[in-house]
Amino acid sequence: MSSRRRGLLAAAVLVASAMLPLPVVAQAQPDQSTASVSDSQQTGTATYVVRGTTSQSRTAISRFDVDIYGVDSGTLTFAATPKQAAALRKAGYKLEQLAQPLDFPPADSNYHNYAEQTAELQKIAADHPTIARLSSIGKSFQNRDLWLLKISDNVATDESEPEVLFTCQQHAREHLTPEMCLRIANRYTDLYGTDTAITTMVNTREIWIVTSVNPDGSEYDIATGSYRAWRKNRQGNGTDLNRNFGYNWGCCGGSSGSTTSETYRGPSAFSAPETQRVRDFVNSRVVGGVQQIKANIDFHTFSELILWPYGYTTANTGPGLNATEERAFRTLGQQMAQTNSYTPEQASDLYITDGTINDWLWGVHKIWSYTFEMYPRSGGTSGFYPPDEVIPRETQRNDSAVALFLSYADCVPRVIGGTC
Ligand code: NO5
Ligand code: CA
Ligand code: CA
Ligand code: CA
Ligand code: ZN
Repeated sequence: MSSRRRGLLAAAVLVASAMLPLPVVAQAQPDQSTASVSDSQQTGTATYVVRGTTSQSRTAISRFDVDIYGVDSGTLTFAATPKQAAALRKAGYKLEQLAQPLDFPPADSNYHNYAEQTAELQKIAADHPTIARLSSIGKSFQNRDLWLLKISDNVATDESEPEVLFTCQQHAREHLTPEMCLRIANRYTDLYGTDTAITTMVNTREIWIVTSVNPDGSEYDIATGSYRAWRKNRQGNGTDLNRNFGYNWGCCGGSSGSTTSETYRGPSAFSAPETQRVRDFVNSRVVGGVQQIKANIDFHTFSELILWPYGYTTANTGPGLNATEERAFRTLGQQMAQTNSYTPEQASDLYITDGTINDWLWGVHKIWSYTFEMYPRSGGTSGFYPPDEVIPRETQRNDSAVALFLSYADCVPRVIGGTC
């Protein structure tokens, strides 16, 4: 690496640590006073409060293994199964069940919570039965389905068409990203038969969409009625799912071994149920020795970036990533960035990461995998919480990039005149 590039990189890292979402963000303090919380039909849990708790009684309650949301002036809020609630009541605790649903604050009601995402996906599949089919890649740590929508002509048949995977919301607080996945799902179904480009893509690709890889974390983030800036999943102190994938896992100082860190990589690669489900689904798409999924976009917020592998090294190339492949990644990344005015760069130009989905999908499966960091360009914690009014503009902003990406998904090297 030239010293000039080194200097630029150092500058980029400084800027990144000054403005980037990630580890610099202090976790917002939950505020239970206005809690409007509820039943999660999906998990069979309900939300309860116990008033007048002390640290001693909270410890005792937590030993029932309930999911604690927070405490405010002695009032403890938590989710419990009917069995746990019965046991707690038997032990003498006065549980009050909260009636209102877990949800975004009213001003942000256009964001889809988990139940609303589920309903929207079910509606899309019901309205377009010949081109859209809803299934699940399995359950989250807290037993929520990780929904998988397939969009293609003859959707019930596994045809010999290039497969493309869109993943959203690995990080809980990045609520704009499920909206992006839902927009893709809606456009590629509603406009089928009227928009020529969309019709062609649906006819010649098999599109897979996972709207939320981290539903437990995202529900937790909104559970109290005020945002907690939660990033990780809900296993123990939380694992950063995008540090838990098994390619050079934990190799390079791009994640943390400390359970309380925002970038905790977990005790081992694929220790999180959610990354296991993604891994098993992707592995299941190896048919006759050939990986069917050719390309992926993993949506995040924020910073308005398009990133490509590797994240674990500052070198442009590495094992399994040669100069020609790097040029194809870069060229398509730059072309997509021209459509949305994001900044295209190698992932490690931002900061070193290890155990990411991009590195695993490329390093193990040779899937052309990008990260999109959506709106806004910069900011503090509030960058994760743009008002719901921006959803149409900031998801529409990626329509052309997604269309371009899908058009090259059969053979990304075509973008530099290569073949597959
Ligand atoms: C991502 C990307 C660098 C992949 C990450 O701020 S984010 O957490 N969305 N950035 O660190 O995993
Ligand atoms: Ca609003
Ligand atoms: Ca098809
Ligand atoms: Ca297929
Ligand atoms: Zn993220």
